[in-house]
Amino acid sequence: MQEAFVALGANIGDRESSLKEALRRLANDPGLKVRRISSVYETAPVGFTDQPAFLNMTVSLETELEPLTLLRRLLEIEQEMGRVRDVRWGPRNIDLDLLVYGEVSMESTELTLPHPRMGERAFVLVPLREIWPPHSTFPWEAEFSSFSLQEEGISRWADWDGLEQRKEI
Ligand code: X6L
Ligand code: MG
Ligand code: MG
Repeated sequence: MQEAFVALGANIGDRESSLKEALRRLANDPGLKVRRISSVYETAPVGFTDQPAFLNMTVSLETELEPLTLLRRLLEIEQEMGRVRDVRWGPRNIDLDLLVYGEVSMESTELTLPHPRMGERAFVLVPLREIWPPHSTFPWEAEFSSFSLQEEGISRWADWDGLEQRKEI
């Protein structure tokens, strides 16, 4: 059994409902067990900045699926939820990115692990740091420490239980 870390993002449609729906689909997959769930953050768009703010969070999954099989399952959930790939780095109703899979380091056209650009992305590292196993070193601690939430346009939006109760904190 491996622990894999996944980033979720949404910035069009009902963002909260999309995150909940994606979590429900992950939790209901017989090959996956949702282990840890971060808070939800509202984050300023990066890359292509002329688009609505995102809600971002991370989860960890316990799985026996191989990394590529897990990646394809994540992309399948995006498809099932009606994701349209239009503008590169553009708005999306749901995004599921495989960040880390156990200790696996690999590089292929379809999948590179750990995710090659995650160290530059505060909207990934902030929620990931929250759910990282407490007794193991966070590999992006230096990058994490250099971020200012205010400068990065990141604010805590809700904890997961609060979101499920449709309450903001
Ligand atoms: C220079 C060039 C600086 C490109 C940054 C960063 C491109 C991130 C793409 C970049 C660059 C991305 C999200 C987002 C996107 C998200 C927030 C991407 C892909 N996804 N902004 N922008 N949250 N806040 O999930 O991650 S597009
Ligand atoms: Mg992404
Ligand atoms: Mg993606």
